[in-house]
Amino acid sequence: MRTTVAALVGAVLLTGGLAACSSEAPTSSAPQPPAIKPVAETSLAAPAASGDQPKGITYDVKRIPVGAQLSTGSSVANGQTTVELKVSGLLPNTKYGSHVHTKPCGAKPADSGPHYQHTKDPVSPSVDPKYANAENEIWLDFTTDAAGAATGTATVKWEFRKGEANAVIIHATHSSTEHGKAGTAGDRLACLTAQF
Ligand SMILES: [Cu+2]
Repeated sequence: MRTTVAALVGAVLLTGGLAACSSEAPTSSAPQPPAIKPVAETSLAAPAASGDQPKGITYDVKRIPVGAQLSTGSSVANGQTTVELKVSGLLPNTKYGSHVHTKPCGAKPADSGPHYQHTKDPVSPSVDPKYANAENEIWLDFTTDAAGAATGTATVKWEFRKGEANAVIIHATHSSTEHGKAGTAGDRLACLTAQF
């Protein structure tokens, strides 16, 4: 009888232990940030001569080769937004700037419009660090590893207005924080159309 009870208790403990191991979200620990949901992913192409443009475009094949891979995604929790950009096939050990812009990619680098801003700068172009900063815009600057890959992430205390954030641009340098140049990051080298 005693062995039977012990065996039963053991079986219950084992089952409980297995259930705890396989459960997805333990209720006792701190809240986990939600997983990044994919928004857009593609390999880059040259711009089309006319008409519909590829989802991902390189404007400078020397600094961002055709075939380079870009993917972006985002998550929202408690009024905060996290955006992630993953790149591969770029130049090795190189600094690039990156931001979320307002319009989809077009044949010309300027077609993607200005940076998305939570509080819009009444002055355009926006180079005032009061508006052009990493808290009011999405800055995804990154430095590639020896293989030409990198991940850029940003977390801000707001959510995108629907329909107003439509592309991720990769620039030639990291973003400036200087007055009069804030948010600028050199030439627009590549663009990924991504509707956040
Ligand atoms: Cu930009």
